[in-house]
Amino acid sequence: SEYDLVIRGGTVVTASDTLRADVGIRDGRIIAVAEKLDDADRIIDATGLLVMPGGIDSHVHLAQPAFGGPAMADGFESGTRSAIAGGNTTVIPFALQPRGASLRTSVVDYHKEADGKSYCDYGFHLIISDPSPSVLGQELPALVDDGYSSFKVFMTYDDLVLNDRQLLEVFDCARGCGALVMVHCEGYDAIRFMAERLEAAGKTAPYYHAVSRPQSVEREATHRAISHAELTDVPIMVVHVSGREPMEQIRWAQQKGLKIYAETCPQYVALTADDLKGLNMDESGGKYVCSPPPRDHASWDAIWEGIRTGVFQTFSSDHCPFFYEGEMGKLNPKARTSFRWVPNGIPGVETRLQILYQKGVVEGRITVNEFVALTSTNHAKIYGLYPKKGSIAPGFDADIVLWDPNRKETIRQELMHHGADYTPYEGLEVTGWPVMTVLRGKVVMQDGEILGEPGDGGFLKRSLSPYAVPNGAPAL
Ligand code: DUC
Ligand code: ZN
Ligand code: ZN
Ligand code: ZN
Repeated sequence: SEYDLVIRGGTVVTASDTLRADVGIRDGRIIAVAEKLDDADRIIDATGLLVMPGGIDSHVHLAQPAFGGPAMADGFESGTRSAIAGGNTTVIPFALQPRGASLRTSVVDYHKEADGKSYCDYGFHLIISDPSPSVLGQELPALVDDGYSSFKVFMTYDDLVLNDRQLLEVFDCARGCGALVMVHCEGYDAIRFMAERLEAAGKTAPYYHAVSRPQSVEREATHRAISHAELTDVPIMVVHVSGREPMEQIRWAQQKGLKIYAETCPQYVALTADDLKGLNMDESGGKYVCSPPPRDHASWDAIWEGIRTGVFQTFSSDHCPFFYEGEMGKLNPKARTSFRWVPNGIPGVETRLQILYQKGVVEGRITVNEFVALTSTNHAKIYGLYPKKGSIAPGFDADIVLWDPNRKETIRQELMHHGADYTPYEGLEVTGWPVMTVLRGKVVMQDGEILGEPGDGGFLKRSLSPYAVPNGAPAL
């Protein structure tokens, strides 16, 4: 036959168009989008469904080391299984360099965790915790050439924080090798000061995690990162933006003409700091501990304003799963002594699309085309995967999610395929659900059933991001 697979009768949605069309696939790639296609080995009836590019989640954490704290609830096998169940076909997790370690060795270690175990395609961002001269001078440029074309740096956490000088050195290195830098913007000293003061006052419940890092702390760090990016003339991506204060810093910089990009996440439009109170300030608030913390309803509105007006390019999960129960859980004995020891992060790779579809498309805040841009296309463009991933057109990988726009569902743990023992979105009612995931022409999920296998997914060597090109001030 001409096609291995034809997806027939659906509504194809891309970041720019919505059209009634069939999709013809051969050898794992889309080779035709047309009104009517025949001559296929297999035909999938997509009548009544949206046919969209598979989700690309450019911010997930899988198999990261514990630093003495609890281990993550997902490695590559369960994490990518959860990803495809949620309509995703590509994830970009992080390869973390522990201080004192070689970055290259760290990358090799992550490949051992991922290769042959992944249900979807994957790349890696590099977390730089130790920007020594050999890392900046030799290791990073070589790794960028090998397809690891983005870094993440942190402005907080004992094991990861970089000082201003180090941030500037990493930014300058990125400028030199054309990499895009993602920045975790929360100020270390302010958080430490607040956390110690709260603890001294006996305020140790999970809720005080949110109190210890208010929006002003995120705003200050966001401004500082932007200023350093301006000084070094290098574009940056501010990740997991939680509310109006940091959003306005980013908008201000964008309006000045700086190339500052921004990401937000489901937790900043679906959870609030009150969730961290649990039941009467009990430990169940730990289920919602992540950083930056969820804010309030006014912040949800600010995030939507930023999404609608183009401040945000990507909507990622920041999937960073920990167990709730047990010795390895958020309630482990040390974590019960203070919010400071509750691991930061929540699962979400499987529920990202549904939450944005419900709160964005169903509730009338964004179009379905903007939905595709925010969940797939922009991730591909920004992180060097375009035009291989991120759209439905001849030449692209046949990475597709079939979406039932009328299916009503209540998000709950029993539906999840992740390793964690809870979902922070338990009870959230949504309309719109992924009913089939196709990875390079192979049906890997149908009606919640996993049909793919570990090893279906492969490593993606990513190109340089066109978004990382400097504004052009002459290098010093
Ligand atoms: N930053 C993340 O990106 N994810 C989880 C925790 C954190 O601090
Ligand atoms: Zn054939
Ligand atoms: Zn972060
Ligand atoms: Zn993260």
